[in-house]
Order: sequence, then C-alpha cells, then structure tokens
Amino acid sequence: MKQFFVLTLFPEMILQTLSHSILGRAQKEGHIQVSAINIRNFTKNKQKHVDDYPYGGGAGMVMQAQPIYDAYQSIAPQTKGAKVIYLTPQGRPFTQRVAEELAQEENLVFLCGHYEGVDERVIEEIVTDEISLGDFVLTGGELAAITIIDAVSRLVPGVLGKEDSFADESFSDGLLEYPQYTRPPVFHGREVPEILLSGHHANIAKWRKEQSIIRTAKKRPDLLEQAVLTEKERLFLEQWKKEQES
Ligand code: 4G0
Repeated sequence: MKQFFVLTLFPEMILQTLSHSILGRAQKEGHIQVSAINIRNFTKNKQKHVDDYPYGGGAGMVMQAQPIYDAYQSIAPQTKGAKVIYLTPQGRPFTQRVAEELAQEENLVFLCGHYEGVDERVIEEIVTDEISLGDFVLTGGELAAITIIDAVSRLVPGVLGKEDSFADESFSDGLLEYPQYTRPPVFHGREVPEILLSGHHANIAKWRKEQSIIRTAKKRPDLLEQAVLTEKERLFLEQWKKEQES
C-alpha cells in the first residue's frame, strides 16, 4: 500500500479533492492512503501564526521553520526513508517519467508552501526533492501536491481498472493520444472515421498509431525526438511531413 502524507495549512482541500471518483475508491479499497497534517496545529503562539516578516525586508510573509519541522516530526515514525517533496516553481519539472519514478516509492511526504515561500533552513533540513508543475505561480503548493498524487496514484497497481491501464501504453511510446469516438455515428454532420466501424483490429491499430504520429507532429513536434517509432512509422512520418509542404 502506498501512503501520501501532506504537510499543509489546508488539510480539507487535500482530503476532499482526493476523496472523489477513482481516487476515493482507491482509498476505500486500500490501494492508496492520503493523510493531511495541519501545520497550524504545531504553532506555539496564542494567535496560531505560522508566518512572519522576511529578514532583510521586502513584500509578503514567509512561513516559519518551527511549525513545519514539528509537523514533519509528528509523522517521522511512519515516514523513515521517505522522500520529502517541496512543491515550488524552482523545482525539477514534473513529467510522466517523474510520476513513474515516484510510483516506485513506498511512502511520500509533500510540503505545501504559502505566502512568499518557506524559511530556507527547514527546506535544507527536511526536503529531499523539489518539484515544479511548470513555469507559473500558484497561491499555495496544495494544487500541485494534489496533481502529483493523482498522477502517481493512477500508476499504483489496482487503482485503475484493467482497461484503463492499457490506455497508458500509448503515452509510454512518447506520442499523444489518437482521437476517440463513441455513439452516435454522425454528430452535427460529422461522421466517425469509417475504419473504426470496420471491425478490422489490425488496420484500426495501424490507423490509430498513424493518427497519434500526425497529432504529435502537429501539436507537440518536440516530443517526436524522444518518441519510440518503428522504421515503418518513421517513414510514415517523413511521408506525412512532405505532404504538408505541398
Ligand atoms: C514556494 C508550486 C511555494 C515558493 C507552488 C510559491 C507554483 C508551483 C509556493 C513560492 C506554488 C509550481 C517563491 C512564489 C507556492 N506555485 N509551479 N506556490 N514562490 O509547481
């Protein structure tokens, strides 16, 4: 079983968001467990402040080291050897590859910062990994932690149904997904591609791979450098590119 521990000022945000749909079921069935630790419960002042003014001046507030450190110590017996991930715009970019790496870990701890960030000394003391979802700023690390927990959980055996997990194979080849269709066969005059109604599974698989290649070339040509293609698929791509020029 994989357990996620989240150090946060908004535990209900973490628990509620991850209680829905597939991840809610995964928790009920014991495939994953999510625990949220409220950093505010570890303050030592009457006003329950968790932040203070930055040394050296400047705008905004900084989260203090002590409540975060004590919150972390409260779960230490259960998280020995676990990675402690700080969600920050300064972190290593999150990708499917990183999700696959994290899915191999037994337990994971997430630290969600707020305000202008967290006192550097507690980062030095407890954080093992810094991860970023991309080059943008959120009001807190919670949405980033939730996103990573979702991406990692669906890779944990048992969380997805058999059919869902097969759908992953086409991302693992480094290509975008092929287009999907369901009933009715005509919508607003737009027909489902004939081949999908043919029942010819080998031709359908070939067509889908080609659609994935075309889509990737159109929308994310950068991904093609890393994509795993057979010689025939490479030739198909080169042919398609030539057709685009004319
Ligand atoms: C630490 C992650 C945490 C520092 C967190 C902000 C975006 C991401 C936070 C800051 C976050 C991301 C220095 C603004 C909380 N925003 N891209 N906000 N600074 O993954």
